[in-house]
Amino acid sequence: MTNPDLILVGEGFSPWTEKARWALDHHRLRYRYEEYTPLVSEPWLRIRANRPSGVISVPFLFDGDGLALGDSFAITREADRRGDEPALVPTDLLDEITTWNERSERLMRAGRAQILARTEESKEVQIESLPPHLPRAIRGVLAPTVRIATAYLRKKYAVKPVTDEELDAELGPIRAAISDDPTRPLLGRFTLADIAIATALQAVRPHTSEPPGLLPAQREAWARPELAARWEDVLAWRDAMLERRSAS
Ligand SMILES: N[C@@H](CCC(=O)N[C@@H](CS)C(=O)NCC(=O)O)C(=O)O
Repeated sequence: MTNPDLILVGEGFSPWTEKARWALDHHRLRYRYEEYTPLVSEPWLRIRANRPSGVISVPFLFDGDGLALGDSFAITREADRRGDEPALVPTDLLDEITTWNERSERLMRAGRAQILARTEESKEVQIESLPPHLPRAIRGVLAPTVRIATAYLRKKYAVKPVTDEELDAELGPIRAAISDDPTRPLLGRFTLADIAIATALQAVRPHTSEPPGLLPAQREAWARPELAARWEDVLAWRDAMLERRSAS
């Protein structure tokens, strides 16, 4: 059953948001998407989620009936409950999917460390981080304020830099899982493991067009060209997963 009252709040550049969108799209659930701006959007999110204190992050899924889920794994399980397509977290694969999801979290967190550092260095990325409905000239003037948000996010997520070599260790198991067939789902059938890893590979090199909310300077800021050169087969697998997504 589709529910037109579903609302997904997220960040267009974020792999966590992309993961939740993919899960909802897999089950062909209808939802309205709302863009979130760190700090600025937080008070309204807290009111809607009835979470006055504690850490709160996006993606967040709401329905008109009191459902408020603030985690991409939980959103996927809700999509499984509401949708009719094959489950993304089948119970027989729960442990394996959890392990792949944890690996995807480490990759995404490495990406966050890099994008925060690059945002602090680049005025163009700062401009892209501001709400797009503001005129570009205004965003240019406001660009330095983005550092308030990056400092806040650094503290909130205890961000620390991750080296290419540390990421090599995360990428090896992906190569091992797909080696004999570059279009093979990681666990033999398509699950959240594939969605989580395919979206997290944005931290190695973003796909040319996904996620659509990732703007040009941000796209460049995520990329790690030297690392990517060592993992072209893994990135080709990611591209095949995304093609499968757009074809379905
Ligand atoms: N475990 C969460 C993590 C989500 C997460 O880290 N979200 C970050 C990146 S999109 C966020 O909300 N950043 C903005 C903020 O904290 O204000 C999930 O899987 O949904």
